[in-house]
Amino acid sequence: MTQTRVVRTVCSPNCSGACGINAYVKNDRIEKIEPAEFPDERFRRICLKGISMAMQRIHHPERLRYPLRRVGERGEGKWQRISWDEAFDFIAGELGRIRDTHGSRANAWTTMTGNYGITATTSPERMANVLEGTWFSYLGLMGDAGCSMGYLPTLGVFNTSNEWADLVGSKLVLIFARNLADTGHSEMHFLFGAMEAGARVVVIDPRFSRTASKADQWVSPRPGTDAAMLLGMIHVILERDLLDHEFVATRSNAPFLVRSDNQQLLREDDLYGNGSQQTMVWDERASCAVPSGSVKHVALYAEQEMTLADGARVLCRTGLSVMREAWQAFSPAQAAAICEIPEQVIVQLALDYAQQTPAAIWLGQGAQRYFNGHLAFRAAITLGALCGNIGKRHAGVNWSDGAMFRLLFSLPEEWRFPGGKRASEVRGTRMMEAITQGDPWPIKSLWLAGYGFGTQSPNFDRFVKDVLPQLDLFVITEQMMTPAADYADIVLPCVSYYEDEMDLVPSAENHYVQLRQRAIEPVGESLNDWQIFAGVAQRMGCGEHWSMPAEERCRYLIGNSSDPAVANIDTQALFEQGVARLDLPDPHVPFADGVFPTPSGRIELYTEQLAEHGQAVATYTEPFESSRKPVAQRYPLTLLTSHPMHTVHSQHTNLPWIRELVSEPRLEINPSDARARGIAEGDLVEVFNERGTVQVKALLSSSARPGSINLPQGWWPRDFPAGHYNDLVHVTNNPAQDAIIESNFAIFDNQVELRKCPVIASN
Ligand SMILES: Nc1nc2c(c(=O)[nH]1)N[C@H]1C(S)=C(S)[C@@H](COP(=O)(O)OP(=O)(O)OC[C@H]3O[C@@H](n4cnc5c(=O)[nH]c(N)nc54)[C@H](O)[C@@H]3O)O[C@H]1N2
Ligand SMILES: Nc1nc2c(c(=O)[nH]1)N[C@H]1C(S)=C(S)[C@@H](COP(=O)(O)OP(=O)(O)OC[C@H]3O[C@@H](n4cnc5c(=O)[nH]c(N)nc54)[C@H](O)[C@@H]3O)O[C@H]1N2
Ligand SMILES: [Mo]
Repeated sequence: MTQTRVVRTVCSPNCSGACGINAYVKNDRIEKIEPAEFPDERFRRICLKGISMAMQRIHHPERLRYPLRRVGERGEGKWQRISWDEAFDFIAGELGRIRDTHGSRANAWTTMTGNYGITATTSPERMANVLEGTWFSYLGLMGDAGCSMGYLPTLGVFNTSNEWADLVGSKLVLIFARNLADTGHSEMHFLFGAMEAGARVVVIDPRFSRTASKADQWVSPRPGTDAAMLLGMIHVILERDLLDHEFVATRSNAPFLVRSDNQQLLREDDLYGNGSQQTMVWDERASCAVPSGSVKHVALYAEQEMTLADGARVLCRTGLSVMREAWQAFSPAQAAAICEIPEQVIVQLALDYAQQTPAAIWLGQGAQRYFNGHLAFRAAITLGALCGNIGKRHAGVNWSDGAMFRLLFSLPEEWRFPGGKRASEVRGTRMMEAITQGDPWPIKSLWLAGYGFGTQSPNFDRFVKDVLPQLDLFVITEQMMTPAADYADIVLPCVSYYEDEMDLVPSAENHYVQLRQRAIEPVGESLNDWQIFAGVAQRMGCGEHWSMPAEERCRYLIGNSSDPAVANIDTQALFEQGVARLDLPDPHVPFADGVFPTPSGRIELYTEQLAEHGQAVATYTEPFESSRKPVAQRYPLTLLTSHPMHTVHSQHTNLPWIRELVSEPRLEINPSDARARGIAEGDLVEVFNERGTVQVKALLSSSARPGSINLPQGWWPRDFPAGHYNDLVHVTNNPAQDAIIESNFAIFDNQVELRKCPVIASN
């Protein structure tokens, strides 16, 4: 009998909570897991998903154990077990042949969020770079880029938030589109703590989510209309002059003068032809334009015709004057009509937010899953800035911060681009057309790692039908025989978190980095992504880039990070106790110094670069498809697919303990919408539009907003009698978003109809 060993490691899927885990191991099997000691007790936790994953996924019957090569037709399910040598030789041979025939960019890679170890999650892009292939960017394809596209132009960062613990002390918490109780339930106690300390919590969500059920107030806007609601609130704040004048004048670019002829900021050079690109403000005392930052008495509102150096007379206004005019269209009454909520709710929330300080806004991903969904974030940041609620304790306009982003955004150059080699990037949301049309260049192989492509990506049915036939080689590295792996030419088995070599796992919910350590030997012949890419790279003459051992990689990633908060962490604590905090004050309040990493160093409420897209200032546009678009005549219902409580995407869906709780997918539909279609509880219904169908049982629930239905995501195609919800979605190019980062997969921006499935008589 061997002794039980305890290994401190980390659970690492994309709930991104990164729970520290003590794994009790005996005879190379995990007997049980429990929360590991953590420097901040408030993050010492575990959940049913994590327990199920450790106990039921590692040795699951569908776990892949050997490299497999397709012997039948694609998707036919006929496989031959091969050795790693055969797999590496075959893939290297094919990649080399494709490169020699079509150029190195004809080999493409992408990933998603399967494993938040830093080595694991960055290896696919690294491989694309090393082989100078095509890299399909994945933030837009993920459907999470909308949030960042609100932050980047305004605050100069991809994401930011005060720490969760900082919620305690807020007087008012407005939660837009985050279902924390389901998608961050390990953080939910911070919200309860804030409520016990006196915070009033308002949840804004079309659905009566589990989080809404715990709030003091629930507001249910029509899907995709948050930006209008926020502009309605801003309207009230401007009208009643409740804004923080000092903050707006000194910390934002709202007082900068804007030329009305070209919507660009007025520069000193425009006035004097002196070459100075200095932006200008209006000096209230001297009644003249002066360089920003040079005077105290800055006008927030001003409108003045000015003579430019070339003699032209141009009307110039402060950014805030431009905004006030643009937002005339969003009076509370108009906003209420757009959002289909009472006008008084908007007025009262605006007054509360401006007056019950400190007030915090917490944003979730739900609101950005619409065409122009980034505008909800933009409007929220604008509201926060106008009220001076940014860079302060118990306040902020918060969405996701933490060590994960710090590490990913500060990777050493040589790590990402070994030897200076670089892939050519194509937007992941263009993957289908890029491959089918050979635009911008021919792509003949695709290798996916860490991506539940058959359940999580848009229009996988179309991929199989139209795109796959264009590919000479389709490789998947996976743990399970997933719906996408079913269609691969080669399936490579990869380790689970508990079998992996050492890796760094940072969290998106706190500022700690942890060490993931191997608890058990790899199941079957599985390897990790690094080892797998190394095997192919060696055969293609670039193995030297994949030779660093695991612990050295972890030390290298920290020591060479371009972010001092990462580079200066206590590595002794990390390697001895398995966890260390970034070198940041506790609590860390972003922008407490009033400096913002934007070109002006201020919050940029006016963005001249987006003027050509009609988005120089925060605004609202109707979703691409909505109940008010012509498409609604045929497809009146908006289809939401919120994130599920009991699984992280597709990863836990098949586990027996999870199935005991959620045995099958259910479509949430308001009883009024059901009645109108003759649908009763439990009926099998067909949800459809021109793009596809899915059959699913109905769950009549008044939590669904009339006019919208919700099917929590993460289910596999085999969980439905026919179709899949991601067959009904579309990915539409958005030039404004492409100007910021990239078009976002607007997952909830889809209109559908549904009908009861005919009952097939059995005999
Ligand atoms: N258990 C679990 N946790 C997870 C995940 C998981 O799969 N399972 N996934 C992780 C990942 S990758 C992400 S991106 C996050 C996502 O987690 P969240 O940020 O919570 O995002 P969603 O579940 O997409 O949507 C949240 C809420 O937004 C609402 N909503 C939909 N449309 C609108 C709208 O127009 N306005 C407003 N105000 N609300 C709207 C939905 O009804 C839903 O209740 O969760 C993470 N955490
Ligand atoms: N309809 C709809 N679709 C959505 C969403 C939605 O709300 N609605 N949400 C979107 C969002 S926000 C996100 S973030 C994405 C998430 O999409 P994914 O990141 O694709 O989600 P997962 O189901 O976690 O799939 C990850 C896969 O990686 C595998 N894996 C785990 N560890 C490793 C590893 O170390 N190596 C390799 N090679 N594989 C590994 C797992 O077995 C799993 O199959 O889904 C998006 N899709
Ligand atoms: Mo996500």
